[in-house]
Amino acid sequence: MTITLWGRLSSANVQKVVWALEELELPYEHVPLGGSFGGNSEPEYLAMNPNGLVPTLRDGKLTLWESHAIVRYLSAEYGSGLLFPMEARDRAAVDQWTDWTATTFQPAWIGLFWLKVRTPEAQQDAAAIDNALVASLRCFRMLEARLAEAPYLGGSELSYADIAAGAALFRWSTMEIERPALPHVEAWHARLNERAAFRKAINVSYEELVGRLAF
Ligand SMILES: N[C@@H](CCC(=O)N[C@@H](CS)C(=O)NCC(=O)O)C(=O)O
Repeated sequence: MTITLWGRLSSANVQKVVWALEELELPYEHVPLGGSFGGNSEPEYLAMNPNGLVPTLRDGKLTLWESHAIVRYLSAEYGSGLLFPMEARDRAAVDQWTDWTATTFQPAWIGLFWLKVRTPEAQQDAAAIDNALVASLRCFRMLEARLAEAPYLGGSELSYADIAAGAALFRWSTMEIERPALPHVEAWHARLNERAAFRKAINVSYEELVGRLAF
């Protein structure tokens, strides 16, 4: 069965799916879409993804959008325990950190990225950047405390929660901001960086997004 992924590789949400596909060593076809590629307002795309954003994944007869739903599906369908704890009790923490990433962590760090990187320098609002940095740091301190207890967000093994949250790390560590030392987050980042799937999916230049609020 062919897996197809639609979405530009400079999108953090697409990057999570690439990381999961590469981690699970699944063959897939990639169709660049969104951003300067356009295509996400076309009726054929909206028929697959009425939300009009990237990523979208098709696996046989299944079409799926929302990066965390996709990553969770791939892990459950193809992980055989890898990325996806089989016991509900073990999976609970994985879902907790994944949902927290969707509702709290990613809005914070992406908000900062938009204000600091995507907004042209002349239009940047220093107070708004400071507030977004405070919100992001609150989240990074939560990660720091969790990663002081366990090497990965779900516990002892890599899971889809690390994919959801870890997608932030390249941008967080390269944005021109003042970062406090967070040794457990840095050790987690270094552990993830040892993985070829992480490096291929996440360590992707965001040059095309600098100073660019719209395509
Ligand atoms: N909650 C969605 C968010 C998707 C999203 O915001 N995608 C952005 C890129 S990161 C997008 O499609 N932007 C329009 C574009 O790239 O043209 C998910 O996790 O999949």
